[in-house]
Amino acid sequence: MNTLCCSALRRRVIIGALCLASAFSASSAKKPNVLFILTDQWRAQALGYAGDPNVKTPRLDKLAEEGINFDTTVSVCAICTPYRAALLTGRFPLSTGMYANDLYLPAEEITMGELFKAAGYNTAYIGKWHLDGHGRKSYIPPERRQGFDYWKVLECTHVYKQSQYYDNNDPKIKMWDGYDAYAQTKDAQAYIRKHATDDKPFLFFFSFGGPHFPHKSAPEDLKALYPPESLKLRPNVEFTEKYPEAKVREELQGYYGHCTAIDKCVGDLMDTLDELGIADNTIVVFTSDHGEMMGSHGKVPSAKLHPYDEANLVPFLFRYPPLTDGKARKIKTPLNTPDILPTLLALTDIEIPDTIEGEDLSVLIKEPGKEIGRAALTMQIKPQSTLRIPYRGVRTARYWYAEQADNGEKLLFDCEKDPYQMNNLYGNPEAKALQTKMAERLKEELVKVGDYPFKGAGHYKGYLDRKTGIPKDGPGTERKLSAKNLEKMKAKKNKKAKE
Ligand SMILES: [Ca+2]
Repeated sequence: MNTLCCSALRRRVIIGALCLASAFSASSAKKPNVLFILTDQWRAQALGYAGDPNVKTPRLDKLAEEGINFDTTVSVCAICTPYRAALLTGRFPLSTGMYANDLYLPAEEITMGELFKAAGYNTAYIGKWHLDGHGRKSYIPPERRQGFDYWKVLECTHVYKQSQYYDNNDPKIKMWDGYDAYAQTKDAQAYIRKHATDDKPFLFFFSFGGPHFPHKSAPEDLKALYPPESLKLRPNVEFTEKYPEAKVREELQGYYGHCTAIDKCVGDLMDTLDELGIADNTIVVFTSDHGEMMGSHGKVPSAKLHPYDEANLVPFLFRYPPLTDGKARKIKTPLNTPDILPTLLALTDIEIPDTIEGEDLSVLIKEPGKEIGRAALTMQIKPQSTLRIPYRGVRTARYWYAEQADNGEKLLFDCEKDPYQMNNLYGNPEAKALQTKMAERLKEELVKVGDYPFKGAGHYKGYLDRKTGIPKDGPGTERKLSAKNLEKMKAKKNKKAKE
């Protein structure tokens, strides 16, 4: 039996066993619904409740007032596909092999949708997927949907008006009417209304495309709320020739416009839960896959992939009235991407499979005032461009320590005293003990995931395609890893061989 066969069989046995366990434990009480709201590129700092002086996010501020704000939530790898794979599997990017964009998440991975479905949930997914690796506009058949049944999805687009999607099992591409977040919200509301009284609870995964660039495509009425010249920039913003001040301000205006649009959508969804009387039995999560540099440290608006909080810290709000009691609570303990799934499984009384590498942190939610002195590991393994430097880093509630590959540069920040990370303490004799301690913590976390000593981007040139098993070569091949492009590459090679 080959490895693939073995793992497919193992996966079936595990999901079957979990399904059986859930069936036995199914009591008369309905499990809570889960509304998981994921945004794209919404940095933790850009929210009213987080102290942003410009942005208007009244509904998210209300959500923060009524629930838990995980104040130090880290993106395990600040780029779409690796983050999304880690979120859905509870595993680190090098364990799944999902460390660059546009890769295929193998069917044998055990994922959020499958686990909730096996535990008796209705499952639904709307919006951006970015885990299929078969081309950004390809139809994704049911066997590649990782357990999500209701499905209105496009792999990836950065068009937000009249954007395209596939409607369940119809292979003909459709178009959302108008600004897609608004149309998707109406669709989500209709689904929730339809399934609110089902015997089964629902897991509804809402994956917004914004506030990811292009920023100028935000709704005009919302952009008008943010006159560029009135915006207060972060003190660590540095202008460049390509992005002078006026350009950064214009990008920020659009970014905030998208943020306020999504804030409105979240408000509409919350109103629907209230209107149906299911808000008390619904876990609501609001988060993002990664942040946005927006000119901080001289990195262009649209950049992530850099070793700073603007790229790596994301919002994470949690509301579930039986546990959150309608009172605002802030948790400083770092929450990492692979921790999210096991934490949700624990809160919904679903068995956590041993494939999961993240930690169940539900105790932080259940016990007000509890904190754990842990460190969250974050990484860039093979960044999209050679202009970006691979790194590994650990974020604690107070400090950020990162080691970059290839250039050997190290960063150490006291984020409490230096929230804009402008004073690198690395090499400072007064910070020597802290430096040693943080380097040790990074090593510990890397050893745990089998990534010590970590390698530079060059090591990952000969990446093995998880779907075809065909190794490829050459730098910067991330976008060529999808099956469709691989076929094109092979056809080109064959043609050349014949000539
Ligand atoms: Ca993204």
